[in-house]
Amino acid sequence: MTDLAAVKAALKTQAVETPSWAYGNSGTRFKVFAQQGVPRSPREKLDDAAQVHALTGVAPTVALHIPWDTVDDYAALAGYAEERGLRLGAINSNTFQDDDYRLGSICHPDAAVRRKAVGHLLECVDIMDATGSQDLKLWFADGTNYPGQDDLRGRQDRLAEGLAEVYARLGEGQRMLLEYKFFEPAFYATDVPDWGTAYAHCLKLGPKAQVVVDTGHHAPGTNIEFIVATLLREGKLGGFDFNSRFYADDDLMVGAADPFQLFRIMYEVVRGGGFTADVAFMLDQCHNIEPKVPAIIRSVMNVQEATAKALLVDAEALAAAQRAEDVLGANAVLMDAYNTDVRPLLAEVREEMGLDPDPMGAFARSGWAEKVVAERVGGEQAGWGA
Ligand code: AOS
Ligand code: ZN
Ligand code: ZN
Repeated sequence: MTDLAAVKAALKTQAVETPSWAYGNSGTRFKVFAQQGVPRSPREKLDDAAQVHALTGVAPTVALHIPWDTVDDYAALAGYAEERGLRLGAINSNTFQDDDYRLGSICHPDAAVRRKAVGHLLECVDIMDATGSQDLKLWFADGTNYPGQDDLRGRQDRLAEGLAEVYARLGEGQRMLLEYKFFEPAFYATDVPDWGTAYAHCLKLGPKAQVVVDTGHHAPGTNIEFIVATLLREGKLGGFDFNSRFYADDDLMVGAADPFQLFRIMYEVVRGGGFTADVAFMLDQCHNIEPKVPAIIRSVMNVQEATAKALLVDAEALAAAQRAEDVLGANAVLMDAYNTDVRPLLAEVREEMGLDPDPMGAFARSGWAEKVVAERVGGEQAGWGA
């Protein structure tokens, strides 16, 4: 039997980090459809994020991206966030939008370019010191387009060297989260293409280095929950970049394409003690055609629904069926939890937290969207799809 009070308590403490770039205009390489009322500054992005947190109660931190969120005074930005009930979360680096990075950044064949990339990453750690952020999130666009273009092993050596320098700069309580992606923008070989490569580097670096699983960064059919289970077992799961993919790295709303996969992932998180380990549940999404704040609220709710179902799995019944070698019975225990309509349970949880049981409706009624359309003229582009 599942302990409902414990399920509710876990749901109340879950924290989903929203990304600053999801609040701004973004698009594909074909077109950015600008929306009215989008934030024009990092502060306005925080204003929107505060709405998401106020309505869901579980989105207290916001990830920043440097340089998209460059400000003069990061401590002041952290103060601004705090006044709105928020904290600044992971600092995301950018070593992919400068002309110097044509052949890579930290893996580039030229030492001067590598220096520049490492310099940027060190600057990101300075920013973490000022904001109180715990995590440096690294995604590298590095790779090669043609066999023979560069030495695959040499690039790994350069990567290890650069990461080690940044790792040595991390302070007490700070982590380095290394993200992998199997393709794009490089097409022949990506320097951190999979969890194994990320894990191998993190293992050598030490306990402050952990792997980020971006759910969109896998080939179709990949068993992502297996990767999650393995990384958790090894104490190397730093967090998630949640999103949905239909074809490639679409960055659509988490749980939109495959809610069952999200449930399986959350089940492995629950099973592996991921709620007590320091796993960061971050969104990495871009809302190109849909209104942004409601899309982010819906995404947070999708994570909550998958989590609630995962928490509802009857662990004893599952273990008993597994011990009894009851293949169908064990599968049924999992499917029973997945097929439970958890929306009434989550509505109750929200009411107990003093929130509106219907965050989407509450946002629509709040008048926030109309207010910002009237106030904000000339919204900012998030950085993607430029
Ligand atoms: C790129 O494909 C990635 O998913 C990254 O996480 C990226 O760095 C992020 O979207 C923006 O900081
Ligand atoms: Zn990502
Ligand atoms: Zn991505």
